[in-house]
Amino acid sequence: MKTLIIGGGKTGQSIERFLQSQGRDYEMWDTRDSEQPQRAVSDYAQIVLSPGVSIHHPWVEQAQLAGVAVTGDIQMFFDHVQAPVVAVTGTNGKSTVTTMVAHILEKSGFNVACGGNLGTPALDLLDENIDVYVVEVSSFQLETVTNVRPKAATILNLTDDHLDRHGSMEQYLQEKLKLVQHAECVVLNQSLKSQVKLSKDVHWVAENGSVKAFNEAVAIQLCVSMDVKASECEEALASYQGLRHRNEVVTVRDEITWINDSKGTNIGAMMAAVQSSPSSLNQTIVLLGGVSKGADFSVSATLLQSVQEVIVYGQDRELIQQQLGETERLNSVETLFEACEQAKEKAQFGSTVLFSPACASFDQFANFEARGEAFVDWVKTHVEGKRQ
Ligand code: UMA
Repeated sequence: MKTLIIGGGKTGQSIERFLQSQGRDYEMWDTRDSEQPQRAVSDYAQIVLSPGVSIHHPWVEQAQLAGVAVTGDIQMFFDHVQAPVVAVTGTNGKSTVTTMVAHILEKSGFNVACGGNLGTPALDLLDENIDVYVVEVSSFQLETVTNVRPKAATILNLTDDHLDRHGSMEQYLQEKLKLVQHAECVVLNQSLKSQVKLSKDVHWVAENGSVKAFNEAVAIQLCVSMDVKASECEEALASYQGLRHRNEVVTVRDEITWINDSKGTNIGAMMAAVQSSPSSLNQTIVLLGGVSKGADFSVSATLLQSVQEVIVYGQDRELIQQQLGETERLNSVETLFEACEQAKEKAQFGSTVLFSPACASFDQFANFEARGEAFVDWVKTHVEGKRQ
């Protein structure tokens, strides 16, 4: 019997390559591109979902009722992986901690493969020469996970995101917990202590200082589980280069700092970026907007009332504005570029212009990278004057 892959994007194609390598018979169905399969659901041996496809898709629910196994690339990856896996999930900081861990382990002499939600799909990482895998795992990917056993795993934090997909914070947490339940070493944010009850030892890490210090502490704990000394981890972190589109300083001109945090796609990420602004809050101008994914911005209203200016743009700008409450400091424009122009007018000596959208990008851009590049290009042209 055939396997049906649903979704023909990056993950779907990696599943296809994997099934081909195993000599397995499959079909691929992109629900947005083609008609539904001619066969009855019960004619398939297994359905493999891409992360963008919800487990509550009517066709998938029908398959489950018919007793057809439903899985995803992360479960398949864990079913076939031969070396230890360090796995990272959470609402924010996943990519940073994943790449920090990979960097430390590489510096310690391991042959490391790093990917997952971060970029290279997990199944494409499989290689018999790898000593350790470091994977970022999203809550979408966890929906189809049933039993995974990482060597070490973390949930970095949990704030409002993707609730349009998961329905409630409780369900969102349940998805995330699947990653740590059977991990040999579990590292969790201390703020989750009241919500998470696990019948095993947990390394609780408190988030007292900067986000960077917290991320480093978690990365070190995860690497210690791979028998790397904490002192060696600290040494390796000294040469860790941050990620693109994540609190990336684009330029400092006339004492005004322009920061690209396009990877900040939810409110928690934006609030963390605002709190780490190099300027005081009343000299920080925040640009945000796009597709708000059902999030409630009122949780950030108090913080945003203390900044110099908030400029909201994009599809959900009116909704966001309502949730933040009307204030003089809140402006609304249609596009990111208009927001940049306003920020340039309002910025003064010592200001920081922080682009941390707290939203998905697809109303105006293909993805967060394209959105970040557009911001960087605008700053290079209109602030640095390099491309005029
Ligand atoms: N599709 C359907 N039916 C649907 C939805 C989508 O057929 O109901 C099709 C689309 O037409 C498209 C394909 O599925 O052809 C896209 O698949 P996908 O949305 O699962 O995305 P991939 O290209 O496979 O990329 C996924 C992750 N995307 C999502 O989870 C939405 C990428 O994370 C990840 O890098 C990649 O796998 C490799 O592992 C991106 C992301 O935004 C960066 N992740 C979210 C986040 O970080 O917040 C979870």
